[in-house]
Amino acid sequence: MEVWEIAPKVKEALAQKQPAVALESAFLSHGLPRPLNLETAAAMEEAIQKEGVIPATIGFVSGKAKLGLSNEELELLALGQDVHKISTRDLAIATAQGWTGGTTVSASVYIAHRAGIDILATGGIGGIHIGGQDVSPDLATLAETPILVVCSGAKSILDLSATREWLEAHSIPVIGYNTSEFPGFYSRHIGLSVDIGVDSPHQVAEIMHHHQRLGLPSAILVTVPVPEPEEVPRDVIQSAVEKGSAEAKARGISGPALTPFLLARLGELTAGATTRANVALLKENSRVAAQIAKAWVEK
Ligand code: PSU
Ligand code: MN
Repeated sequence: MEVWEIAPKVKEALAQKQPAVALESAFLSHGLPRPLNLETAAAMEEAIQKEGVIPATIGFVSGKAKLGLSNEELELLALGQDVHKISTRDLAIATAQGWTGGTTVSASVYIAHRAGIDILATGGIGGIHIGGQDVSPDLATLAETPILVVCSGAKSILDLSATREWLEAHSIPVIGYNTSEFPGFYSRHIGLSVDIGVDSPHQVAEIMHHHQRLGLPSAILVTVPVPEPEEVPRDVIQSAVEKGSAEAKARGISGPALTPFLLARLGELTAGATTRANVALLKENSRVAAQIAKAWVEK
């Protein structure tokens, strides 16, 4: 029995070296409110298909890792009961216990790379939480998995300068897409920098080509700023994050539950502005990832 269940369309794309983009699914199971989560997952796949590229959303169904979830499976992860948030450390547990769940960037990157997909899109990676004790396993997985991840930086609920430093310290190249700044998820400008700014998918593919040739072990991050109309200014986010973090502390919310709690609370505190920004950047990152995937297969 195969370890990963790859949908026929995705299998065919990989065999024929057609462009494909993997999507994680924790944003779907734990990042966005229902039913917007399901609509967004469908819109992301559509954005990829519109570029002539095959989407492969990764997730867990009844203890099996799947690449290329069906509409029914997407619905199950988006709207079902007892849906787990599955990170790399949970993969064996989830398999043994027959879990159904959304896979984080960490778990999705692990699976995508081993199944032969080179590009993954997400909203924002996990990172170092404020206070420094809670560190997302996304970071460790990115340091040791040669894959390209398209994102809008790390989520705004985090200590973004510490997260940026970590990426630098662990030799993960950070490329700004149409920007020379490291974007702050809901906000376009947070005063941090990237290693290089590029303005075409071909430039990204060129860097990726050399990354591979040189045998470098890490992921490459391509950071795309949130579309301008949906941006939420940094100061608005900062005060909402402070409030949400204090509430989480008072209610004893920590560990894997912290990120979903803060994302939901920020949505409430900003009257939906952060949720709209999150949806916009997820779609935009999917579109950019698809364009990079096309340039990559030409390499
Ligand atoms: N991007 C989003 N929304 C999300 C996430 C990413 O726009 O909910 C998810 C990703 O799956 C990421 C996870 O891996 O949040 C990080 O969770 P933690 O901080 O517990 O590792
Ligand atoms: Mn954590």
